[in-house]
Order: sequence, then C-alpha cells, then structure tokens
Amino acid sequence: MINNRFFGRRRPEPPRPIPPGQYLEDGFPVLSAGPTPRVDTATWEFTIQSSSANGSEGGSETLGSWDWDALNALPQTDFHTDIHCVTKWSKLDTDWRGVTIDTLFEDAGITDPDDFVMAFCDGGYTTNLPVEDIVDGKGLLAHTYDGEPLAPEHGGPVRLLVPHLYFWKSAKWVRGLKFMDQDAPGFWEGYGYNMYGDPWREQRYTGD
Ligand SMILES: Nc1nc2c(c(=O)[nH]1)N[C@H]1C(S)=C(S)[C@@H](COP(=O)(O)O)O[C@H]1N2
Ligand SMILES: [Mo]
Repeated sequence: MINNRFFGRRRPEPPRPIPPGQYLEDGFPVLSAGPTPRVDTATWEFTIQSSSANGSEGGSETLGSWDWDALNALPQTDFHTDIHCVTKWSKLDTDWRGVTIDTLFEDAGITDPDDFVMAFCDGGYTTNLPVEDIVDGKGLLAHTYDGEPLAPEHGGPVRLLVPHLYFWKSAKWVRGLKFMDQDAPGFWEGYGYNMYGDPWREQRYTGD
C-alpha cells in the first residue's frame, strides 16, 4: 500500500481552482530584480507618455501627469483578487486600493490609446502590456495593501496591479506608462519570459 505522506511536501488544497502548476502561498514573498529604490512621495510623479512616433522630432509627449496629491484626489477603487507569480506561488484574496487606469485615462482625456504600453519604474524595471489588459477595470495603480500603505519591498509607494496576468506584469515602484504602437519586450520578457503571461494558459516563457 502506498502511503502518500512520503510523496513530497503536502501543499494546502485550494478552496477554488488556481492556475495550472501553481501552489498556494500564505505569506507574501518578495521578488525583485534589484534593490528596493528609495521613493519620496514629495517628488514622486506618474506620467503617461505618447509613443515616440507621435511626438515632435521623434520624442514622446506627456499626455498626463499626477503627483502624489493629485493621485490621491482621484476616485479610489478597491481590488479583491488572487495573484499568481511565475515562480509558481499563488496568493488568494488579496486586498488593494488605488486608482484604476480607466480613471487616469479619463482624467487625462485619453480616448484613443495605442494598442500597447511599456510600464516603467524607479530602478529601471520595465514590463509590456496590451492596453486592453489594463482598462475596463483590469489594471490598478495600487498604493494600499490590506488597509496599509504599500510596503517599499512590495512596490510602495505605488505599483501597478494587473492580477489576471502573472505577477511580473505588476510593476513595482511604477512611475509611468509609455504607449507603443506595437508590442515590445520589457525586462523579463527580454530574458525569455512570455510576452503576454496568462497564468491560466501557463504562459510562463517564450513559446508557451
Ligand atoms: N520594478 C519592479 N517590479 C517588479 C519586479 C521587479 O524586480 N522590479 N519583479 C516582478 C516580479 S518577477 C514579481 S513576481 C512581482 C513580485 O512582487 P512582490 O515582491 O510584491 O511579491 O513583482 C514584479 N514587479
Ligand atoms: Mo516573478
């Protein structure tokens, strides 16, 4: 007779389906490609920039910018959601508060966006996303986690949250979005991570 207790470490049974290949994580692991940058909300600013092609002389234009007070003065939205890291942990029922990308686009009068954005961050991290994956209530600029200011190691003061894609798309210390008329790889995507990253289709790496 087989005693299953000897077959690997037992993981808790998820209360509802989680994406293939994932296991449940109770804690909140920190995964950063570099050191945690020191970000001062007194000088922090978030900008949305046009693609270079639209700007004069090949530069890009600023389509919207918000300092800390301006961000906090916008309508605030709560996300209650599961998150899925490509390193195979999933964390259920996380609570976030911030400003949706819809709200930013509306505030900036952006009605006809390009098809893709590159999110850019303090510290130099980037990640690419289709615009349709951050609008219609799917993307949040989050400043609060579990009722507290978002901790620096988790991307505070502000991170992007796009929970239906692998968590590497949720850029920490995010400082802006730059429109792109065609898709281009960000930091991890340039090292072979999937350009899109749908956890339910297990799109971890190029070709998945
Ligand atoms: N700026 C920045 N954002 C980032 C990263 C990073 O290294 N730098 N790592 C990504 C990866 S791979 C993951 S899994 C999550 C981890 O977020 P956490 O540290 O809050 O768990 O942040 C993503 N966002
Ligand atoms: Mo990750």
